[in-house]
Amino acid sequence: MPTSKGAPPRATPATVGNGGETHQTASTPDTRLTTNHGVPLSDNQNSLKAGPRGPSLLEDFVLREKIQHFDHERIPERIVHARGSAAHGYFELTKSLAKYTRAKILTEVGAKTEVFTRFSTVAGGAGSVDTPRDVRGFAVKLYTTEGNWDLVGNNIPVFFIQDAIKFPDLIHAVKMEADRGYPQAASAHDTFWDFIGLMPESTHMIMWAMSDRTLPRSLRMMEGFGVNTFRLLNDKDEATFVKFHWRPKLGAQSTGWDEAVKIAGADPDYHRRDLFEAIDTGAFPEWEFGVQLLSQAEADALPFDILDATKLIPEELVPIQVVGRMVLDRNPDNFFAETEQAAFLPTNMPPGIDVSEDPLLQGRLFSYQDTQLSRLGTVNFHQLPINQSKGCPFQNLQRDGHMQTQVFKGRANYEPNSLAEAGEDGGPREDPKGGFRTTAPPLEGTKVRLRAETFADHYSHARLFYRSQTEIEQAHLASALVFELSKCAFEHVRNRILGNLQNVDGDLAKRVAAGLNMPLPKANPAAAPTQDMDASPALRIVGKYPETLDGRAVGILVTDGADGTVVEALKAAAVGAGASVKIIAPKIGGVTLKGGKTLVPDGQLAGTPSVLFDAVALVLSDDGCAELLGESAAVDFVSNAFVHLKAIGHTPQAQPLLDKANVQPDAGIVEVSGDAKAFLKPAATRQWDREPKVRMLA
Ligand code: HDE
Repeated sequence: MPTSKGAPPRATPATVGNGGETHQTASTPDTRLTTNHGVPLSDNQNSLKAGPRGPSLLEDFVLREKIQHFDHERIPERIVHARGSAAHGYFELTKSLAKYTRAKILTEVGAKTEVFTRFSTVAGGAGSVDTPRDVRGFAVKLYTTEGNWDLVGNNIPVFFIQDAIKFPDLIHAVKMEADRGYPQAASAHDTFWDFIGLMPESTHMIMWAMSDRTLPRSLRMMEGFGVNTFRLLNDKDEATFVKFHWRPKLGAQSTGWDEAVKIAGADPDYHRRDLFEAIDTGAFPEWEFGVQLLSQAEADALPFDILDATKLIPEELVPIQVVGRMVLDRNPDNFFAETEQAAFLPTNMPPGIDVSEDPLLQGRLFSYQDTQLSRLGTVNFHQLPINQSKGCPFQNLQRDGHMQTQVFKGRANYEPNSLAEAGEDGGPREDPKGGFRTTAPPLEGTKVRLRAETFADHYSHARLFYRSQTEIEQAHLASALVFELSKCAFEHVRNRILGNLQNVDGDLAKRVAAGLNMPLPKANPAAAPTQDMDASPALRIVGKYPETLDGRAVGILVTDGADGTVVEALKAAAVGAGASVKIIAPKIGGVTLKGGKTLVPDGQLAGTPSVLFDAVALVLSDDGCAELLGESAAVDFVSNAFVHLKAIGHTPQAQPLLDKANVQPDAGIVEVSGDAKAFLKPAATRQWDREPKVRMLA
């Protein structure tokens, strides 16, 4: 020990630890670091040791507190929907539903209600990527003046299973396999398809899951659905069935499969970043809020059961009435405190909204409250700021429990009580008129473990979905089935799926069998005959989303010697049309434009591939282009943009690079040096006509 005799030399804060250069000290008492219990710290660089080179001392409560808190920073991730991103915003009612409900949030036109909305993938862990083929969660917490309303939905209007008792099996089958711990966030594996083949009720959802709906381009470009059927209840306690819808202003849009795979590598946080940046730059995403309303008689007249969550109600049969809008305009301040600790509960409903007997929903009414106990660790999770009912105070006689943050006053922790008669506070009371009341539908029957006969038709809606798609979307769906089943090693499982597909549509089954190079089996027995329903064009994406640059991303690749006026003109035109623009260059330090000006890019070529953009432009010089011919990242930039059906604007100097990337001229390949605006039309959509030339689809 260097200081074995006498007291060790006392180091002053300016000389200790990290060399002093980065040692920052508080200038006022307000900015002092403290322990969790408020004791000011003198040194956050060094633990307490027996001499400068000696062992650390148990006495060091500063070190112990800091390390112990760190050791416990993580909480269990959500068992499903673990990976998510969220934002704050508001809901505004534009049309009253007073005839159907007494819920103030649906009757007070113009009133703005704070919301917190979390989007998520389902299967992957919290650290998985943003763009697997997966259903997306769409959970909205509305802080209404009559308590929180959590509309916990998905971006697909139906679900895999009809009864909550199958949920653990479904999730076990889709998540990583039990022995090997993979694949992460992917349905393309044996156990998932084994389960699906044996659960024909999942076939309709499989049509959606294999469509481009599970490859959203952006969280801002997803539709949202309440999925389960709910009820609205008016002043007279008359009930109306309701389905809830969110429709994005930017339209539902998707990436392609190859693109999604490449995005996963280029930017695993693609959706999270996109949402954060859009809100950060004031491009607030917006959704219309709509309802489908139907009476008991109208529900009874439908050829399917509205309590079955594997069925949807086509808009063409029951139109969606738009009654409100949601705008997300504020990013969370702290991901953990808000996004991670948010607890959504389908049981959170204000008076005037109620559940239906949908057996999937009934199970959810238990599950969400229950799961918060293991995730957030206490029955008091409703006291966390993000979960508090901000629109109105909560008050009841629940008391104590882990992490109780309230200091209740008085003696009334039971009810009824007559403390008020003695001049004391008797506490809150029930409100028979304004409080939550349950619908009183007539019920019948004996206790049974049975599936209703009306749930037996497993294929008509799958057929409806498939036949309602455009040819492009049908080809994508068939190709996705071929891809996923090709990752399933069990021939008997692939065969069973083909037999189920035969019930959906003979042509689809044939295409998938051909894609697998397998003989087409006979249709599997079906529990009920498959009906032909009228096609529902509303179920498409292609041809439905608005062709606009609004909300889209444009990447402009530049080299030394490029013409700065072309870059400026392109940027101005694209930004003017609502796009966000990023400049990409071979080196992050910048390029020297023609005329000598330096342009500093937003991204470096190898780290900013074209998959991150909806359309790209190449503003190159002759020399710059010649150099890029030897750079595979540049060739990939262009060839990927081409095969991902994107518009490519270019200066004439970029032609050799276009040739090397095998780009064939079409309406999406435009020369922009004289007319930047020529780029805007093709950049506002995908070049669907190009697809058959670049991809063999099933
Ligand atoms: Fe969920 N679901 N779920 N789910 N779900 C959860 O709750 C569950 C279902 C949905 O951003 C869990 O707090 C059961 C349908 C979303 O925090 C858990 C069943 C729909 C989210 C749970 C379903 C959803 C969840 C996990 C079948 C669309 C994320 C963590 C009966 C309407 C919410 C948590 C967020 C999360 C259970 C089926 C949507 C375990 C038992 C159908 C968007 O409670």
